Amino acid sequence: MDAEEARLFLGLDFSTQQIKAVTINDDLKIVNETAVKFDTDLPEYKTQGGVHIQDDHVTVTTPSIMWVKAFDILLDRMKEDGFPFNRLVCISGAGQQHGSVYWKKGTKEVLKNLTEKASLHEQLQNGFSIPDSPIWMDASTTKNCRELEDKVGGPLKLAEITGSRGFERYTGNQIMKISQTRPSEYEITERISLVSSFAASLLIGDYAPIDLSDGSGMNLLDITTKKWSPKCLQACGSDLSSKLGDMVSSKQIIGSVSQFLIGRYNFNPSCKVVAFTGDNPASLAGVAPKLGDAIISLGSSDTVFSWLSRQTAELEGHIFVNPIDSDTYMSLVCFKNGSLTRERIKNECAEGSWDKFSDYLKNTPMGNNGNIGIYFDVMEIQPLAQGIFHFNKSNEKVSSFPHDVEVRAVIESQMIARKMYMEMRGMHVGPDTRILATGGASLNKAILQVISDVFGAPVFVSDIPNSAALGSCYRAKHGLDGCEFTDVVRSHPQPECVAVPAEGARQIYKEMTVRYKALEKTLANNSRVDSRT
Ligand code: XUL
Repeated sequence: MDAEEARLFLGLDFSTQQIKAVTINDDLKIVNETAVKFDTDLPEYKTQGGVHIQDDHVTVTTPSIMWVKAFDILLDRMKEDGFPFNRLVCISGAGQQHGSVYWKKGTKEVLKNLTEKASLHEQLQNGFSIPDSPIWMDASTTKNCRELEDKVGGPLKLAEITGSRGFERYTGNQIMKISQTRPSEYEITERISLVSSFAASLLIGDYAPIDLSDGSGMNLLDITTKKWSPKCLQACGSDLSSKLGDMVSSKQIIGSVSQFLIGRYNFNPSCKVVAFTGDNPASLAGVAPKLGDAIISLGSSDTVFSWLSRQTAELEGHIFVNPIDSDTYMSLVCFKNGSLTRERIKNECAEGSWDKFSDYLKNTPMGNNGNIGIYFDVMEIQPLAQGIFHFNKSNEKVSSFPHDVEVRAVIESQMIARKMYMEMRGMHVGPDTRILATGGASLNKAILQVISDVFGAPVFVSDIPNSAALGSCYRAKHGLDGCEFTDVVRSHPQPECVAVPAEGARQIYKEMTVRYKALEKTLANNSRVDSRT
């Protein structure tokens, strides 16, 4: 087949701050990358970091229609660049996890009858019963979490059924809040999608099913039977099973591209769509992991995850059905204060320069002379606590640190927390564990060195920071070709080892972790997480 005809696979990532599109060919070579950034490309929605934080500081939403308009812009941009839509044979995608989209009664018909003469956002303008989608940063549903846990027999029981105790951002709790506080809008809701299945709906011109892996982030799916849990559904809203629709395995082909895409952008009528999933499950596919690898994804949120052969119920962290093989699982712990916090410290302490930030990291000692900082700019997930705290080597609170100490403190404390909670979730890190780093900050060698020192293990990166979009390309190929995933990723670039632990690191961070854990506990004193431990 000559290059003009070769098959192409598209992977989309509807993340918090942007939509990213990556296209690969059969050799897994990236042939196109296009992005639309919400804050700058759609300033009319006045989002910051892609979101609106409401006055109560815990309610966080994004206008659903903004995502639709961003998708219009993305496709228009690719068309203007002469992108060969007709060579795409399969598409899959990812969405920020847990966020929910509420389609108004009658919108299914609108989706099925889209006209190529108008844009998607013009036609879907009135398509949402709740115009602002609650997203993963939302922490306003503590009361709903407790109610759900109580109704199913306690937090551990909920974790046993759904893979997680009640978490504020989890979709079931968000749905319960809406069904209780906005009953008339809930009533006129025809379908509730996750961000991932909402995005897939725009491609197939119909409501797309939720996949098992992203569906595991809702506190609604029984991850053992792989069916909605009747008890959880009942607790969260009336008639919920029909509003959610059926679920599918993450590698299932859910349809072909819509007539709208064929007519307006010249997509190939035989181009298939594989179920979209969450950004973290898609990233798992994008790093082409081996069993036992620990993956650390450094983005708007930081997440640590790994591929598990079986599940266990814990109060910290989460278990999802594995997006590559739905007979296995993936574990994950998510931290809300990730790159935005690192960026704030870079701006305040390193004159806005990553080079200067890196120099500070290189020129300060491991262990930071005993200084520990804790940086929860927004309400953290574990512990449920907020604020900025500085402690000297005697564990006394101090008001601030010199700039270079502050830079090291933010990276050290973030990475100590990542490792500590990863171990609490049952993920093992030994000196031979491969730590695969991905996401924006994985480009910074000085940060990677701290990760290696804190984890006491070698850190690897491949030069692809968009693992969720790339993983979606791999998942598209996997779903279409029906082969083993290991065959799909055979020519995935081998990750390069970029950092190994420095001598003495293990002991320094072992001691520092004990102190960090005790200090963190004092902050969370009034939170329920702490009261249980
Ligand atoms: C994972 C989580 C975040 C979002 C970010 O549980 O809440 O990582 O998926 O997009």
